[in-house]
Amino acid sequence: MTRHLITSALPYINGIKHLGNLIGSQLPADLFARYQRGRGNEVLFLCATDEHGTPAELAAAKAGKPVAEYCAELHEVQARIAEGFRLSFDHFGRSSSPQNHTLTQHFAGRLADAGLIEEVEEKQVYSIADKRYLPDRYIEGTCPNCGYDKARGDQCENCTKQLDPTDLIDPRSAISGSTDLEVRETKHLFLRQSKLRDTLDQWIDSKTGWPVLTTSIAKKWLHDGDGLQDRGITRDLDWGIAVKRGEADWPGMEGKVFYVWFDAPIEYIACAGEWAEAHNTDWERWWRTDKGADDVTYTQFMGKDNVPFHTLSFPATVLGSDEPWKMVDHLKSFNYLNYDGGQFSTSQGRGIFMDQALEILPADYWRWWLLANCPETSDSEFTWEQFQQGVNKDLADVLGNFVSRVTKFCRSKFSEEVPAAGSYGPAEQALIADLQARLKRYEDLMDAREVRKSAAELRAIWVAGNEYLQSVAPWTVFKTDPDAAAAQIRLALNLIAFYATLSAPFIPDAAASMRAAMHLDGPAAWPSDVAEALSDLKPGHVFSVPEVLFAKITDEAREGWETRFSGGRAG
Ligand code: B3M
Ligand code: ZN
Repeated sequence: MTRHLITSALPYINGIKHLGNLIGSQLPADLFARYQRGRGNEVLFLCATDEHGTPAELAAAKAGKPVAEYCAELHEVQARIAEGFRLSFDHFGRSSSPQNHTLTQHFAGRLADAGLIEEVEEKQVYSIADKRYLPDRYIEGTCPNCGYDKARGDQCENCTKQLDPTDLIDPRSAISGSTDLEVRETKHLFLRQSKLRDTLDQWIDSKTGWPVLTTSIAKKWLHDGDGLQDRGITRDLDWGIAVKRGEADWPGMEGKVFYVWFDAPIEYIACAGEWAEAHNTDWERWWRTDKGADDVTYTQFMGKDNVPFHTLSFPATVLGSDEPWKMVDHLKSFNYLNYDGGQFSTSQGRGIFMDQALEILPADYWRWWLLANCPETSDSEFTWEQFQQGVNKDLADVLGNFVSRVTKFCRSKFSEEVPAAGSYGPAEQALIADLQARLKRYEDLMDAREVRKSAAELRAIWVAGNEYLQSVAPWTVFKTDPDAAAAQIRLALNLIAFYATLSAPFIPDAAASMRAAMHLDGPAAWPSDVAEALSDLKPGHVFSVPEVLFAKITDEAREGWETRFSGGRAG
């Protein structure tokens, strides 16, 4: 038995995520967690809401609520939706937890002790009307380069020139529009990441199995970007983790908080502490290599935009602490899922949001299509037509139809019990041999975290059963040799149980319905010998014909959704 620590990038708190966010981290992480549990391995699967920073404060202000209350509410909303998608977190925590406060302050103290923190006097734009310092991207003005009048303080999106807020002509607050701005001196802590460049370089080089997408981004920032510049890790905000040096106050840093990207990844660790407290158990055996975590395999899942923070900044924090923390072993990153020719966008309400998706169709439909088409080696695209086709073909025609045909045929010609007569012949042996090879391939792909290829192999495993049924044609054989038909149907009924186990990581609800129809309770045992697995349901074992597993998406429904989602999200 192996032990798998699995984390998904932490969804930011300021609203409900869209399907592009879901497939970029939480859903593939869940697939891997369910698969490892299915194999009988020990899993700790963690996720949390990422709750600090200016966007949270602004979202709360817009909602007219105190920020703590807003975050608590949105955390609950996200937790319920995650359940709706059957995301099987062992704990869904909060980066605002007491555990994360303590741990973040602890790391800052360790980094300071190691000489890796510098105090820097900075000039920052303060908005008198908003009563706050403005992060660069919350300052707008006219671009000195191209004259675009909505350039942001960090970059002009029209001509892409990188800017400093002080470059802007007629700067104003993007929050209130106020031009009553002044430049103030303020002191901040910088993490001296540049001192850790060689350490990080060696660490990344030691990771041979990472996807190219991950290492190329990491190396780019390490060598030719300015990614490894020392980085400000504090902010002048109210909401966040107070700047302390361990448990001690930090003179000169009163009223400041840590930068959200400093504390958010630390929540991966703190979240285990929240989980352990809730379950009265030990978390250090998952996170401290001096306390048993050296045999843990740790996999992180995230979108590509989060890779620099996870390959450079967070490892700099952890390595800089010089404590025996478990480091990530596999960093699985994803490209973007686009929506109908453009990008999913939270700010523009473009695309399909997780709550809306669940209003339309059960989770499995989305899980299957998103995973089977995930943006793994390049960006991929959601279109309603392809979604309809994928669901109708794979889920309804191939898998759903198999289950319904087999169970109904058996009920009408034999009974709602696994028939006893006949025995497996050459056609069955051939199928078993084929499935044995496919099972191995499926496992290898799942172990390698190859999401699309795993989905393709699973689909091929479903297809193999359909083709078998089509070629032996028990409905014809039954007329002349009912015993032979009985053996064929016995195999097919066993296939339903086999499919349920293999498919559960992708489509857990349908898998549960299939097992329920086969009157199987308790956790499924992962098959190893296919011949054995396909003789598991013995003659006389009772089953029921299940409800339709997957309803086809009609053209009418598809067109309706296409129209409904074309205009962006209201409100
Ligand atoms: N919250 C994802 C984002 O909002 C960010 C991930 C944090 S992982 C520690 O882009
Ligand atoms: Zn410009």
